[in-house]
Amino acid sequence: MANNRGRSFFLTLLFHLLTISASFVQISSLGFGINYGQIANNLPSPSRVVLLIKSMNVTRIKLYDADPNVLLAFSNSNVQFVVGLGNEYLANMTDPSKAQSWIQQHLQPYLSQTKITCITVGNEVFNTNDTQLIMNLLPAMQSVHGALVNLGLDQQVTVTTAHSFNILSNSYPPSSGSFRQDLLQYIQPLLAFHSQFNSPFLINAYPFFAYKDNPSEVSLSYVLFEPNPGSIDPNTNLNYDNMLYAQIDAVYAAIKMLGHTDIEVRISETGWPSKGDTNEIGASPENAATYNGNLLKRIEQKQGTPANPSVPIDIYVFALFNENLKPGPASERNYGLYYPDGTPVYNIGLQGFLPEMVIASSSNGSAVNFLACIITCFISAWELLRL
Ligand SMILES: *[C@@H]1O[C@H](CO)[C@@H](O)[C@H](O)[C@H]1NC(C)=O
Ligand SMILES: *[C@@H]1O[C@H](CO)[C@@H](O)[C@H](O)[C@H]1NC(C)=O
Ligand SMILES: *[C@@H]1O[C@H](CO)[C@@H](O)[C@H](O)[C@H]1NC(C)=O
Ligand SMILES: CC(=O)N[C@H]1CO[C@H](CO)[C@@H](O)[C@@H]1O
Repeated sequence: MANNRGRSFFLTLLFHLLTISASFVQISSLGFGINYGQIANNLPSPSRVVLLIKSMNVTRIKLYDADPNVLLAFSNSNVQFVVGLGNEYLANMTDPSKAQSWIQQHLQPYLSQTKITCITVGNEVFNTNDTQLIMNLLPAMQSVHGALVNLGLDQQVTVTTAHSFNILSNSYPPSSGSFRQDLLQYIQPLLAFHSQFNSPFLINAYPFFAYKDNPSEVSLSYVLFEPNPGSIDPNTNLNYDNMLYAQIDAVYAAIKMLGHTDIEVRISETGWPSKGDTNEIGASPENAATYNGNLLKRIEQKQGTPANPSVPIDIYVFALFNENLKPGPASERNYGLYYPDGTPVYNIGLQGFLPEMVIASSSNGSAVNFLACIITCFISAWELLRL
């Protein structure tokens, strides 16, 4: 008898725990997007990722490809997608007929069910030092856009590319931001494209890199959006209390220097690693939680930058999952908000406890097995305590 009462007490407790956690995930109405990178061999299936994304209440995802499994899994969801054409496609995409057949094969079949709003043609192309690739960038963007026009899709899908922040040669003070001299010949006509077709200029910005490279000079609270005196731009008298906003305004300034005030700058990637190699100062779960947590609060407040206060920052956080097969330093594999099993790497108020994902990640995706296992654990613990 006593034993049965114990069991039912714990079943009730377990039920409440699951209910409480499920209600936590409802708190947020979040305007941020997230990068869903898949350089890993241990990620949950896209249909399980749908549950995670829905419980996070995230409605914008950026992919690095146009993975049909993901686009299908998100059919009839309210999630909007940015899809990517990798650098390896750029040479082919300069050919208008190949661009058109890529769109017909990889985009058009999904468009009636899945919202795809943007294609990034190439990623950080100017960082590759590959002259042929760099020369192909704009022609590839033009023929992808031309194909969208032919197919009547250019009003719903925009064309852009994502840049590394180090296409800037100067970023401080923000009002003096300027592009690298050797890139001007490519960037000037690219800006004309953005201006003509009203497509955003995307930048991948990581204040983490600046801190890691110079931890004794760069203030941690400034890069982490923590309270700090900030830094005044002597040309504008604007006060910057965080590095990301200074970086965004530096890009605006660089674009303005080339004659454009009509192009919106958006952040296609930003984030902070929860782990790194010993020389990657600052990579820690605490700093990552502070960076991303503070960033999400500012996004929720719809803040703009000091130079563009009325334009809310538009950001894709990097990244949804830790990606175990990314090359490079340890930090590269530790930018995720979530482990591949769906548990949060740290808590930033998104309330990562996602029963569906935990269940989904059990060996055979068997909810029953997993619940049985939890219940057994609770009962065992109870019985141990009773001894
Ligand atoms: C999700 O976000 C939307 C607005 O972005 C909000 O209206 C809705 O209440 C949120 N839902 C939950 C479950 O948090
Ligand atoms: C580029 O086009 C050629 C010829 O159609 C094809 O064989 C090749 O696979 C394409 N490259 C990519 C990366 O799709
Ligand atoms: C590109 O060139 C710059 C300067 O010459 C160098 O610092 C950088 O490492 C190079 N990048 C790659 C990807 O080779
Ligand atoms: C029903 C089901 O998915 N069963 C799978 C459980 O896992 C084993 C080994 O991974 C598979 O062989 C079964 O097909």
